[in-house]
Amino acid sequence: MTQHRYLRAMERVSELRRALTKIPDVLIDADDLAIRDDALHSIGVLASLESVESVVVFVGPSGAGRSWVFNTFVGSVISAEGAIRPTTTECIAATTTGLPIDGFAGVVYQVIDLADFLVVIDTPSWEHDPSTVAALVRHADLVVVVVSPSRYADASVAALWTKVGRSAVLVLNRVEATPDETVELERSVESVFGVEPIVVATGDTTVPALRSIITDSLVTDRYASERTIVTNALRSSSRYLARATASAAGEIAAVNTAVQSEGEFDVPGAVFNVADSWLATKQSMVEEVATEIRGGDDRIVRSANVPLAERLRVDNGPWTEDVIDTDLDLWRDRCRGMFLERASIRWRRGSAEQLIDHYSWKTAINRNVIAPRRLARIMGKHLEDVTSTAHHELLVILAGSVEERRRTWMDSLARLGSYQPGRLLAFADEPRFEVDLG
Ligand SMILES: Nc1nc2c(ncn2[C@@H]2O[C@H](COP(=O)(O)OP(=O)(O)OP(=O)(O)O)[C@@H](O)[C@H]2O)c(=O)[nH]1
Ligand SMILES: [Mg+2]
Repeated sequence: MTQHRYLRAMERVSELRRALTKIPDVLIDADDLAIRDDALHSIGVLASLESVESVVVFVGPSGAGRSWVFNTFVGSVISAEGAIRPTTTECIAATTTGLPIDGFAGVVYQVIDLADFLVVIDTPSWEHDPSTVAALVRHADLVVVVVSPSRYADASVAALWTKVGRSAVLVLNRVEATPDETVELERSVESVFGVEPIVVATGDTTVPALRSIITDSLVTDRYASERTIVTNALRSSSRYLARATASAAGEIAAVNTAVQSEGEFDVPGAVFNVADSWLATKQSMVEEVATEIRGGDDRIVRSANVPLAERLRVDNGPWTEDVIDTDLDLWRDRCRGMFLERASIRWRRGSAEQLIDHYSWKTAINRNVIAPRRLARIMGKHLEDVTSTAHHELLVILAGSVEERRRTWMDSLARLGSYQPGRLLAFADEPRFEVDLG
């Protein structure tokens, strides 16, 4: 897997994560939510499989060009190259973070465009520091052995090759021969090591090939089966969830129809009981509205007749009375104010004010409440219009609460309707998805 493919895979993984987290909880049922959460968990597993560190160690005899190959691989000159032997005397690492590495004594350089699962290490030559090289080889996920035409048949190189084992990549570096000689040289190297070398001619600039061959041999099979299992699980749960959310579109339509057909609060003829105390009267109006709202919710759920409706009702939560409670107190004060304003001047005395306190809201709430004759006299010709203005205001407040509830339903539906299951389906059905991740 090249670095480019690796990054693309990570990008797809996080896109899929976004698509999954965008599914509105209320859109699917509890079982499907559990599937969604499992899928998110799998994505976490996949991401961590992708980001398991891979240690690539460059080893070889002095002067074969280890540091040159190392620098070429990481794409920047980090490890000194030179004509003096040995040039490299300490281990040097390159990672995308440049942070210290546990148990690694050498200097760590930051190479930003390195794949973030890579730890790449240049070492002192095998003949100069065999114990350090041997220790690193044990920890390596991939060993790159760099030899040269003048340094491949030595006994010390043979000893190194034995240490390294068969999983190594062999680079025949600094080749300065004619094509025919090169073929012969390649054959000779292959007979010594038993594997085909990657041949790098001095002055060769086909660096990407070297890079991708090394990275490919590194990750081809690591966790391949785990990745396949997780990816397949993800594909099928994505497909399943995409279907579930797509079929919820029908449920959204059903709830929408039910909400639309739920008429307005039937207030024009509303008659409320008037108790002696404002608190008790107010409470009975609030209960009336609460009943109306509960009834409306019930009717919506019943007439939509789909599971989504019930989930939305739960999601909306119970109606809270706080707002209307305050609104009604304010209304009573306004009502009183309107009466006082229109009361004829000569009656504006303490006792008249008390009368207005007691009766203004009562007559405005229930038009059947007969105003005491004294109140009628105080208000004169204004009694009728003040009472009906205040009554009308009250109805607006009450109907408004019910309308508010209807809007809550509409808003939730609008939010759900904007969800696009297409992204998930694309993941599930795109054949490259699996290839990209594996
Ligand atoms: N142009 C070119 N120069 C190379 C190549 N490989 C090595 N060199 C040069 O050859 C010299 C030795 O290479 P190094 O990479 O320092 O060799 P090394 O194996 O790291 O040697 P030590 O660290 O001393 O053990 C340096 O001057 C490199 O720049 C190559 O493939 N092409
Ligand atoms: Mg070196």
